[in-house]
Amino acid sequence: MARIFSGIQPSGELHIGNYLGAVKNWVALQGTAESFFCIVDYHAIIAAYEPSQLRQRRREMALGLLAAGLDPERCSLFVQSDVPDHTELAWIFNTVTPVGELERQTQFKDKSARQESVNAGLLNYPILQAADILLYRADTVPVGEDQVQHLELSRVIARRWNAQFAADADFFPEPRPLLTPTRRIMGLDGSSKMSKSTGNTIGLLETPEEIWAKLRPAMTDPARLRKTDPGNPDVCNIYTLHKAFSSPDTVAHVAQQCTTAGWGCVDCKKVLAGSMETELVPIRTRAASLRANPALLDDALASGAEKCRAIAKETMRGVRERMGFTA
Ligand code: AQP
Repeated sequence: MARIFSGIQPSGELHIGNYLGAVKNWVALQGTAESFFCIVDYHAIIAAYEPSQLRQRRREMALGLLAAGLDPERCSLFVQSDVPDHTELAWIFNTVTPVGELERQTQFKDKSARQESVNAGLLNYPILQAADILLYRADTVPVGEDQVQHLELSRVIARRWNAQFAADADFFPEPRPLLTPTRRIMGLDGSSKMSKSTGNTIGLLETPEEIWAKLRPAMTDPARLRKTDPGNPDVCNIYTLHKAFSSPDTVAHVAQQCTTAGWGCVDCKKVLAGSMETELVPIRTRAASLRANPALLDDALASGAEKCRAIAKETMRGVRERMGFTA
């Protein structure tokens, strides 16, 4: 049976980029194959952090994912550090991965260029990611576009390890990314990827007032200076969000109003805020009921981790055996 795996860092609030690029797909796919969704807290400690904040963010992330529609009856939702085998397999994969391949990763190049001192965790991040996926021998990984290059490295690692240690050459499958139509959502500045660490996000659980306070000043078509200028929807981040949240009729109307200067950008954003509400209200409602019943969260994470530990143990038994660690 096919296996699906994907992860998310508890490095800040779950935002609409995560939702549209990955989590919406997780919800749609759960139950179509054995599905594993992981809150990757070992990844999140690569940047400086407060331990008490990590605890709280991990919980908030689990709550957001369940509110978004993950169903513990149809998938395993768990916290990475509850399954220690992730780091053991990552160590093993370190030994089959040339440093040059890690240094070529775009995300490493971007992030390391912004830091004075780069820790080894940042360089090795894609190795831990390969271990996350391959520990469950998953073949399908629903992610946003920013993760495609890392996934390619996971495929190389699987291939290399299989060639070196597995007579049954497909012990680890080569995992493939699965993208949504909204594979890359830009931040409110319109110029960089929406990302927790950049703080240019709209949180999935924010109130309508908080969302409007962010949408109102958000970047649109940079060449549209006055309300009377016609705009170009194809370069406007708000139009991209319309395509994600509004009905096809509304999207067509938005494009027509924009290109004829019928609407100003604020008019267009008000319609977007309305479309977002339609999708976000049920998510907020589920989040409120989970807050009122925290045992549901604890139970989901505990049963997810238990199932994953059993699978991970089995994979590691096969790995150790093939690598000469057993008698
Ligand atoms: N802007 C985005 N558009 C589409 N998909 C996105 N994803 C993240 N941002 C976007 C996808 O969400 C999943 C979880 O990724 P993550 O935890 O790395 O998300 P992040 O918000 O990007 O996190 P950070 O902590 O801020 O990391 P950096 O700074 O590395 O971006 C993934 O499937 C991702 O593709």
